Amino acid sequence: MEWFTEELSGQWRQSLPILSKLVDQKSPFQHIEVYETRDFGRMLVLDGKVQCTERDEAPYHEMLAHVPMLTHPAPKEVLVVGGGDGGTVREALKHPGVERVTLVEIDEQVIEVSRRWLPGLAQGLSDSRLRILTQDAAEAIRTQSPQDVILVDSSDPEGPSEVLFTPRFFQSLKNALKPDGVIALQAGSPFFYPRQIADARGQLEKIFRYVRPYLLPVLTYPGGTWCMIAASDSHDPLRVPARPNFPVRYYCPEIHQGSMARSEF
Ligand code: SPD
Repeated sequence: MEWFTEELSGQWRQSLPILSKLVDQKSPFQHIEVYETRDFGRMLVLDGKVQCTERDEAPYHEMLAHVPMLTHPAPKEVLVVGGGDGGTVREALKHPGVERVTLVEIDEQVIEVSRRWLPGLAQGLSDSRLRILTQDAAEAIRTQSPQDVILVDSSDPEGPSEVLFTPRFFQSLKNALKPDGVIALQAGSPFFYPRQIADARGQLEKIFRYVRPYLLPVLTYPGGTWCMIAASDSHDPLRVPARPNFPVRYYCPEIHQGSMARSEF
């Protein structure tokens, strides 16, 4: 049996059995791989880091989309930064009032690979309400009409995603939002990136009234627990929303609220 191993800067290694490698290509931005795993379905890997597996992607994409989108009373215009695999777009499009989703993904090869090899994730990429911009997010965000919700589905803060964790980018998120808009971003592992999460939170607290970190399980990410942050000037993400009127596999209002519970640990 062959194993895929991800190593996190000398601190942690995780391995899972793979049946075959389906994609192995270099784009101008990163190394893109897709594996058929034994236990997790297909798995997308960018620059050696697991991005998602078919089996455990639901908590990640549902929590990134539905926590902010159900915090907002009626999201119509949604911007997704990164996330070319389509999982976050798929979830955003489940909201019946959404009129337009704009996906800004710098690497069109990630979109192409996902369409071909990860159809369950990429299903939303053909929706007529979706507009895809293959360009740098930091540039694209400056020219968008004001958004109700912005979802930042980045990879780790290295290479093409480094810029997405800077105070300047956080300010540009705020500038691209309507005054009552809501954002959410993936912030990293609370065990391995506590400084990065604290920095992002501190920066966001300078520019938004409500800033709420929340936790979720992603078994195939280092440590298995992941952190996201939702923020808004008008709507407190801690408020328990209505139950979604569309199908979900992980999200529910109780988890929405519980994911924001704080412990000294
Ligand atoms: N350590 C990997 C973090 C990746 C976060 N983004 C995943 C993109 C899935 N749509």
